[in-house]
Amino acid sequence: MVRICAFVLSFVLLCAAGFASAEDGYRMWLRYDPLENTSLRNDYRAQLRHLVVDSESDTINAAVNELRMGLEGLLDRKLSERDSLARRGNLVIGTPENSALIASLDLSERLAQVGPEGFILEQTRINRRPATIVAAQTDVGVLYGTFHLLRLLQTGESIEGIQVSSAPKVQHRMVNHWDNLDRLVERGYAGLSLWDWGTLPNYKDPRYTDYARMNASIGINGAAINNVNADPRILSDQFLEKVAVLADVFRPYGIKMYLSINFDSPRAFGDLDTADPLDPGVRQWWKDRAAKVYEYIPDFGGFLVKADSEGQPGPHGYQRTHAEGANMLAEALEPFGGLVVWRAFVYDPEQEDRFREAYDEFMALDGKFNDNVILQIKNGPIDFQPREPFSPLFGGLEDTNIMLELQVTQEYFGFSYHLAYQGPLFEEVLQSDTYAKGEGSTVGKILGNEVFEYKHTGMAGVINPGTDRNWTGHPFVQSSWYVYGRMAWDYELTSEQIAQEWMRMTFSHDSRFLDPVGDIMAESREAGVNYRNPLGLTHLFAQGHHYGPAPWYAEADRLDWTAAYYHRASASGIGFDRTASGSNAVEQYHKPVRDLFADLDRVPEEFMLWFHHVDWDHKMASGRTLWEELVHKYYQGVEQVKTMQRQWDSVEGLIDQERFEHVKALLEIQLRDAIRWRDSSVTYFASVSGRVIPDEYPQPEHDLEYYKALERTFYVPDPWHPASRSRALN
Ligand code: GCW
Repeated sequence: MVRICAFVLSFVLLCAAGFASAEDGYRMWLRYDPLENTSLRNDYRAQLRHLVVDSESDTINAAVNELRMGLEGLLDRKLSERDSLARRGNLVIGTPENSALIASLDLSERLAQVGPEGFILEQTRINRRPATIVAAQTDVGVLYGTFHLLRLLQTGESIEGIQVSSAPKVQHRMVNHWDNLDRLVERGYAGLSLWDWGTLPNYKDPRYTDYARMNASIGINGAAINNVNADPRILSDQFLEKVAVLADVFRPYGIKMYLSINFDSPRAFGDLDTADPLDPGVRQWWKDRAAKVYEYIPDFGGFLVKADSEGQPGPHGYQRTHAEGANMLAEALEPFGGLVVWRAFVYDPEQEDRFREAYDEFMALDGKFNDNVILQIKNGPIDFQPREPFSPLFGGLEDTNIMLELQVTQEYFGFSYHLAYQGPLFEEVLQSDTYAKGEGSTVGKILGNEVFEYKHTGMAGVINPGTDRNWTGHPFVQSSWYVYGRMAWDYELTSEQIAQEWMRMTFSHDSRFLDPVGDIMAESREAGVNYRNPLGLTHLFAQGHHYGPAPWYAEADRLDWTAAYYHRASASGIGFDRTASGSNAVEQYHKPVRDLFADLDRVPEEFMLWFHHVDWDHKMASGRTLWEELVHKYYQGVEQVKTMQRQWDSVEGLIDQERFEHVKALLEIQLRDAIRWRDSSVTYFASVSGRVIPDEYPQPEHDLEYYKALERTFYVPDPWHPASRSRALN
């Protein structure tokens, strides 16, 4: 009996151990499993034998914890921790201010060059003893350097003789969450909101710390944790008390707390009957509330504001401008050093071309915003579509602080069901040349403050982590979060380079994995464009959920929420004329971008239908007609997904079976949907153009009515998914 019990017990223990080590994606890119390359591991072991820390703070402690986890995991050995140098194998971290060892190196000039958040990571000697040092002006800089060192180990780079100086090129590197207070996440697709308002402020879920670690590891320094479609209650004492606890968790990781606010708050709180930004009572109300926020969170970052957009209240309700609205809030935050991040995502159904609106509205206000206001501008003029030309506000606004807003969550990219690494999209935007001050005035350089002289610039990424065990739903959405942070730190890094880092940290160093999966990542964005909206088509999505196709959608209260508004397909041609003969939105770009986009013979084909209404028989570079090219692209998109599947299948056995199976199953869903997108689109456009799908392609299995019906019956992939229940306007 005793023996049987012992057997059962050991079986149970074994199972438990098995479960504990099952790869569920929770650790994201900070997995610290023992390095397989033993010679590399031995090199690292010799160089990083002793962690020498002669100072202490919450942030330094966070760095020490990370090194303990990271080095012990990767090097599979207990770390020796001490406060003075050993003969060799020292790793010394600190700032000159709080570490005597670092101070003895006299790095002040070089540290001044990397600024408050930068760091130096190098091998040197202290008191003639060899040491790898992570030095910075501030503790947070030390933390960033620590993560950099761990990344080198995780990716298998040599640190022998290393000399790295690194500083973020962009000042404010924020993540934005669209989390509602009821914990549904607008466009989230990864479970419920991470913020468990019911147990806060009492319980600090360890996930909050892991979340902060992930962000700090890629250099994120601000988080706006609630939806821009903001619930006024976030500013109530009851919520502020909870938010303050999250801010305490984030603080050691260098992440400032921001909140999305509702412009109508003074009324919503029942205190006033107006929210007019020029009303003295309203101004005082915001000053008092801001002071209250700072009582709870002394280093609060500021307010993020969506105003006069998609039904959100704003200054227009009182015949005031965006600048008047933003400046009122800016004045309230200014005494505390807070910022107003004011979104430029505005459009109005009365306008002829949605493309033009943000530019027309905000250029008129350039120079009218206070110094502590930043305009947050989506990468393209419409709305996070699979491909958009860059927003002409980049390069346009010279006297207004700006911030680029990117979307990591895949609202228009197949939710958390499709694999779509966003690196290539982000890179395309950052490398776009605005020609604002001649050649080389790229969006990246503008954000890096190399073109104009802004007081503040930044980047924001709308991320989607939720209660899903792997945070993001699709394991590869993690890669887009990762690449966002890395590019916010350094917009000159390439998406390919970052994909390599991420794969090595998240999956494997094996080239049999890295090569095919690197290809998948490189292709996945273009594949998504091809099977949804090639050649510059845009917004063919079913309304509301933005998942499936509905290019036929033509009637709605707001025409700018229909697909037909965007594609303008007719028997003669397709595309939106934004040249001088149309809305003339091209005029918003500087020359020569304007001329390039305006010229049908020169416009890059991937942007063609963004700017031109083109005859179906127009000859494309390939020699095909526009119609044939369009069909070709749709079929190519599906073929790309099939290739992605084959490439993924080839890595079976090279990584854990859990994540392998998960991605494999998701790719099946992606193929099903890609085919549906293709067939819906080509069938619809064939009906409008009166053209037929060339024989060389397999014909769609069904007629148009069938695909239209799918929009209603197969409304969202999973009607119980929180995303389908969250508020969705258009
Ligand atoms: O694309 C739209 C989304 C909305 C979102 C809005 C915005 C948060 O469909 O869900 O609202 O953009 O960015 O404000």
